[in-house]
Amino acid sequence: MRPLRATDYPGIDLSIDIVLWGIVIVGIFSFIILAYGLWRFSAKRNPVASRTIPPAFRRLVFLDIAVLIFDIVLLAVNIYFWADLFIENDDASIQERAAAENAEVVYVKAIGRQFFWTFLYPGPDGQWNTNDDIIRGNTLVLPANAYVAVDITANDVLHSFFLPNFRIKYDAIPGINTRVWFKTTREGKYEIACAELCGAGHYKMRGEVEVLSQKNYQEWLQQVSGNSYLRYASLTTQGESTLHNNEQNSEETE
Ligand SMILES: [Cu+2]
Repeated sequence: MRPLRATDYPGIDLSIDIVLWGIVIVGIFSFIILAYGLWRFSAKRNPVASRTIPPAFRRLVFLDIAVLIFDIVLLAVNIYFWADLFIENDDASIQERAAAENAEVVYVKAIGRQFFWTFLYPGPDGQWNTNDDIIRGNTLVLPANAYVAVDITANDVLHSFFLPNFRIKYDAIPGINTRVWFKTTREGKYEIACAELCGAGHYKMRGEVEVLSQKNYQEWLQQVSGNSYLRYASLTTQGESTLHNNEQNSEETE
């Protein structure tokens, strides 16, 4: 059973289905060939050992080629869906998708640490490094029906940002800033797990995505932005500076 899908991007589910059923078909063929071999070449049927390969078995090379073509098709299908998520993941592409559906885009930074997640928001003004920036621990609050662009990094060791309900899983790597996006559809609470063995406390490195209605989200935003107990600017740890540097670099090259 797959976890409840809380996003409307069907690509990952479809590619899992294709791989799963593909493997079932390949598996059935393999067992048929195996069973045929057991029957055809049993000691009872072949009292004298043959020193040559029967022609029927030479033709099986075509089966190998068929499997190879099937693998290439699987790869192509997966690349097609993953390209949406991991290549066309820049601000402009995400904004374009959101605009087509009249949806909001929420920008978040996610930082993995032993053993918790930190989430940063630009706050109601939408600008980073201003006084209304928001920092939260372990709970990622989002509005429903919004596109969410998450920049992921880690502060110490490798972690993996895993949102099973949103079909997102991506490594959080110290010194590297990776972007993933997804769309929220339904309100509710969903699990965030760390999917990379990151130390003794790995098992308890879990958080929660809380998807609120648009109205409740706006209220939450106003509420927390006014009294964020830690200011973004006061953070000097490595994870945040990585995100800053990446931003500055991309601004310089533009
Ligand atoms: Cu972790």
